[in-house]
Amino acid sequence: SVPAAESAKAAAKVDGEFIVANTAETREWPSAGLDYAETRFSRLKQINDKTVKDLGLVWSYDLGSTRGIEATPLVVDGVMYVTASWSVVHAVDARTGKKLWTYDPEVPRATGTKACCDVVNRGVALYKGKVYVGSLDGRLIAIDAATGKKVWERDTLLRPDLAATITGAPRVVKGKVIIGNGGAELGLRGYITAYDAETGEQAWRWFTVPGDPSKPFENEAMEMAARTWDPSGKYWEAGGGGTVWNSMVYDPELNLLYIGVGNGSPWSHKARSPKGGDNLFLSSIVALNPDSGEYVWHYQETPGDNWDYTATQDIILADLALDGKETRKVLLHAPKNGFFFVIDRTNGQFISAKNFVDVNWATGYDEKGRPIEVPEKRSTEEPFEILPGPFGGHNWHSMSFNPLLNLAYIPAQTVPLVLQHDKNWKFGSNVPGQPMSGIGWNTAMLLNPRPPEAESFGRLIAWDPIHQKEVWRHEHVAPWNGGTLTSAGNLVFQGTADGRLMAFDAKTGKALWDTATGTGAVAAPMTYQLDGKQYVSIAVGWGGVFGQSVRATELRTPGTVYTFALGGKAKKPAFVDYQRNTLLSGVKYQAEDVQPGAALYVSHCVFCHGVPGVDKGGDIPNLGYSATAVIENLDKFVFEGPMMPLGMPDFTGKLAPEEVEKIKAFIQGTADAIRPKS
Ligand code: PQQ
Repeated sequence: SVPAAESAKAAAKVDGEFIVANTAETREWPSAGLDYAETRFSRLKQINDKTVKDLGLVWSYDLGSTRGIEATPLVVDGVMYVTASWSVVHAVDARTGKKLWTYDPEVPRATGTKACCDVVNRGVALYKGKVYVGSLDGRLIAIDAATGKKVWERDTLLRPDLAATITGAPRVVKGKVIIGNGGAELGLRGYITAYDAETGEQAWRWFTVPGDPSKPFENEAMEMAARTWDPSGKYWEAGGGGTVWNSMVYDPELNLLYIGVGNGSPWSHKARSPKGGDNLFLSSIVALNPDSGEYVWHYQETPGDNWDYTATQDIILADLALDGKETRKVLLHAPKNGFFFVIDRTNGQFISAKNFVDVNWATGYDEKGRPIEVPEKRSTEEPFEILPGPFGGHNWHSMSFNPLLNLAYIPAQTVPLVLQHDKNWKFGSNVPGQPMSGIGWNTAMLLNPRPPEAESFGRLIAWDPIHQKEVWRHEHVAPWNGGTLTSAGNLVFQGTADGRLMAFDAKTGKALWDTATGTGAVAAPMTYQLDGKQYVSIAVGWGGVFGQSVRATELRTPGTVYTFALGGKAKKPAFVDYQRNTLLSGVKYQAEDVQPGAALYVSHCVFCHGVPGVDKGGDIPNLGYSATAVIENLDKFVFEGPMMPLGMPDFTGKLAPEEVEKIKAFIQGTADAIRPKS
């Protein structure tokens, strides 16, 4: 096994040269996405399309969590570093699964209210003996890899009253740790900050959208960006958005850092910037100089975002021979908006874009790289159904790229929603029908004023970026499947919403192997080699924004790391069942309260608890299956309630007692409406 000193030695090895050298054989997995290009392509091939049938469990490790697990583990020299919900870091012996240490940043549970999308964390960075994690409450923390003790910590937030969180993994570039944050739904101005990895001293900060134009611009890029916003919308009050909550990728040859910028705050373009405008740098990929944080170029994927179309999905760097001509340095991107982009990463020039799922907001992109929009999907009068919906044609679940086959593997999906611009929106207003506005969301959109018609789906797509076409697909039973891993063994691995780890033939898409994971898997698998043996590992724990309220399995085993190798014979831990409660009955209510209760439910409850009775609960319970006494006493849960230590908001001052009565009516009324009559 690995003593603490080994953990220290392991992490001490990791620097830029190590990350580059590791790409030759990829025995270790030292950084987010495996290599600087974040390909998630492993050269290991002991586990391959012939041998994968003999894959079996070697060890499992209990992450001690019941909320979403989104981290891809890192492994160096036999030590695995992985994070669980509430930003807890675990260092584990990668041969045996024995715990070396854990570090709990003790995130105050009230932070749960500020997290739009579950109390998740996407992993750590390693550099010269330290482990870096961003905590949900906005701290960047450096941990001693040997002892698991904190070395330094920095508050990355501008103001404590803003609803900023960190869910993404930090990246280390040339001795600087770089981190952004989440929270654009709740009213933020996006930025990323670089800190000295050794001392924690701030090196630079770059905002993604302009601030109050009555104050000086921070730099020329902000001056340029401000020309694309209409100040009559006072966009700076709601921050404008543009949080960098997931993707940051570094090209050491070009010395460029590419960041994926998030959606607008509020979502509604009209509310944010009434006279229109592209609203730079929302929904853009921006290249920065990693030494200074200076702007180099940008490409905006969704000008004037109106649909929560973040460009924060993972970016992959690849060198491709396009049109059979000379190799070009490109970046590959499949953001929420449903198009697959190939961009010249030396200068940001648009090369091509093609939709990888059904899209109804644009028919394509012109030669200059502007979308050809469908005007009704920007309606400010009528409700409109949008495809992909704000959950994205692809969300943060990592894509991978196999350079032997020139194929990208996209965890694609659709969850349609109907949106309607709210003419009366004001920043910070709590409007019935406006999603989660009761806890500070600022979308300026009403949600599902009528139900969407399109079907939701989840699908693994093998995409050829050179010819911009699908090569194969595998239909999953539900949306919200995990990130992907591909390998020289002609394999693609993916965890699924219905609780399996699956392996596919990378070339043909044939399903070759699968194993049960005890609950839905959303994080990406990874692989490493030790003492001549190849392992495949995945951290499992159902959750994330969709998984909070919806599920596709009857199992809810707590967060677990599973590690497999050929011939593995270990036993899985006992799986845990969801409680199969019956549909709520017996709560007294007034029929006329159901309708107003529905609007209040949308503005306070829906993204965590789902539609009562219709959804069945994810990592947060569905109230339509509660015990009668719970809903009868809903006020006791809503006001300074017993669930606050689990992250539930306190609605004191946000909901009136008579409004709680209406919400009760909606919950019981909906359960009654869907109950079979005979
Ligand atoms: N996070 C998830 C998740 O972890 O499942 C899904 C999403 C986020 C989204 O779909 C988002 O739009 C999103 N947006 C922001 C933002 O605008 O700041 C942050 C996050 C986040 O930090 O997790 C998500």
